[in-house]
Amino acid sequence: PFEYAPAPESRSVVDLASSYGLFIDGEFVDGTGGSLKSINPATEEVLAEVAEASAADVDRAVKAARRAYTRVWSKTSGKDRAKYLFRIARLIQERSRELAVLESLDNGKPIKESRDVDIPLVAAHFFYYAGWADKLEHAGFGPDPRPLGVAAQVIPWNFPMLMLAWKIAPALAAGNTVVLKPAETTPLTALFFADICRQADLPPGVVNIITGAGDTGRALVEHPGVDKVAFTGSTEVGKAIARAVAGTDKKVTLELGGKAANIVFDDAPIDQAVEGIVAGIFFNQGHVCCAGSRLLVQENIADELVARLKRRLSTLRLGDPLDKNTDIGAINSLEQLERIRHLAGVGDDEGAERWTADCDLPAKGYWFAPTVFTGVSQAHRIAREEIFGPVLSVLTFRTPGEAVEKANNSAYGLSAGIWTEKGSRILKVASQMRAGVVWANTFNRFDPTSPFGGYKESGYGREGGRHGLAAYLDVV
Ligand code: TXE
Repeated sequence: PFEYAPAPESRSVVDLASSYGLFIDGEFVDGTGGSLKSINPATEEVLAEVAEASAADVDRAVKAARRAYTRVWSKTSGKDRAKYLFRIARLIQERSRELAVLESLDNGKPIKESRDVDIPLVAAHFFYYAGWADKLEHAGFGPDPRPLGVAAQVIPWNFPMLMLAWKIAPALAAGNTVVLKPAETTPLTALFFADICRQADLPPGVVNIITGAGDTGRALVEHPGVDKVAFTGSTEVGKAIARAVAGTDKKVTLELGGKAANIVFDDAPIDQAVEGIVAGIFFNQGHVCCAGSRLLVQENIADELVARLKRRLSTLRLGDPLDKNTDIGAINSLEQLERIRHLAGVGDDEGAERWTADCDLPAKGYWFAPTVFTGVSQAHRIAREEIFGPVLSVLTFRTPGEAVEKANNSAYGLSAGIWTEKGSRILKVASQMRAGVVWANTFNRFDPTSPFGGYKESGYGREGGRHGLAAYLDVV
């Protein structure tokens, strides 16, 4: 069973609560709108109060980004842009402990994930794109690729710092300036990053961070002074953004939801596959757009695989995100917890069989125990809709053709996983997959050199790798 050890008194974060302004033109300034509270989802304590940027604040930030673009950044050589990016990358490494703790406090994710996965990847992205800044003519986009100008970047709460890195590092390397809005429930590491920009002596206005909710995001992407919109979030908001910018000359990339199939063939190394399934859907509480939320298992091994999976899930520890032994942290917000509860309830109503890992959920905070639904058919909503929580839907197949058909039978197409000993099968099945990323005998592995992005309702455009530069250059 899971054990939950409440954090000792000394670790209380309530006394950290203070208020933060907006980072515009190289300074923290007061907003002219209201304010938002950032809550620790593991304790429900208020971590900090942040400004909710008004339309006037958004205008100020976009104008600062434009001035910085025209006067400074567009005239800064690639070599010098690289210097700033390398400096930022090193500062992220130096301050990685603080960043990891802050990320876990604000988001609810286990510290071992923020410390060992999120923050190292953030630094890796800045190092990687720093390397491109003075080599853009070799990126394959023509002899003199030009930046787009001012980028409006709106990001979600599941990987607050990593999504910031995916957006800001390539934008700056390519010569753009940015206004970034973090999600309303996880604004703190973005504000910490603003401090890192100051420490790195980045020219004022090159990076602006404005906090706020959907209205702030809308005002930002619709601002006429913006040349490029990069969004990661729900498919619903992504579609609204696409409609809002239609008819303008803004370039748009959208990274939206997913319902990835993780396909296990009967010759797969079964224990390795179990680990991959766990990493696929229970990493980051399942708050992952490319999560392997649909397990497609070959019928003749389904019972054994599911039994082993349940045994493995019973050893995971749920609780205090700051405890180094914690495997499953808190759900990021009450709203998200309610969404997960609702969709799991739909699974019950539709006749799927629910299994829940045996654990005591802490009295305070937002928690959802690892859950597996078996007896799921393709018609079920839990097989089609993104739950964005620690909930796995198990479906079976008999032949590789059926596996491919079921995997592709989705409105989404962000990622997929294949587990088999046969190399030829990996190549064949991967080539038939309508998904932006296909992992073989692994899952949820990320690297700054690899492009990431979706098919169908998972959005368009690629982030990461050389392709990620194209999104910030006038090349298409
Ligand atoms: O997303 P929103 P929410 C999915 C996941 C989740 C669901 C809802 O299924 O359960 O979406 O999450 C900003 N114009 N994903 O409500 O609203 C908002 O302030 C401009 C998958 O949190 O899309 C935040 O900064 N911006 C996803 C960001 O958009 C707007 C990650 C994302 O919030 C806006 C997150 C508007 N009109 C959720 N409205 C993934 N692909 O990883 C809101 N925002």
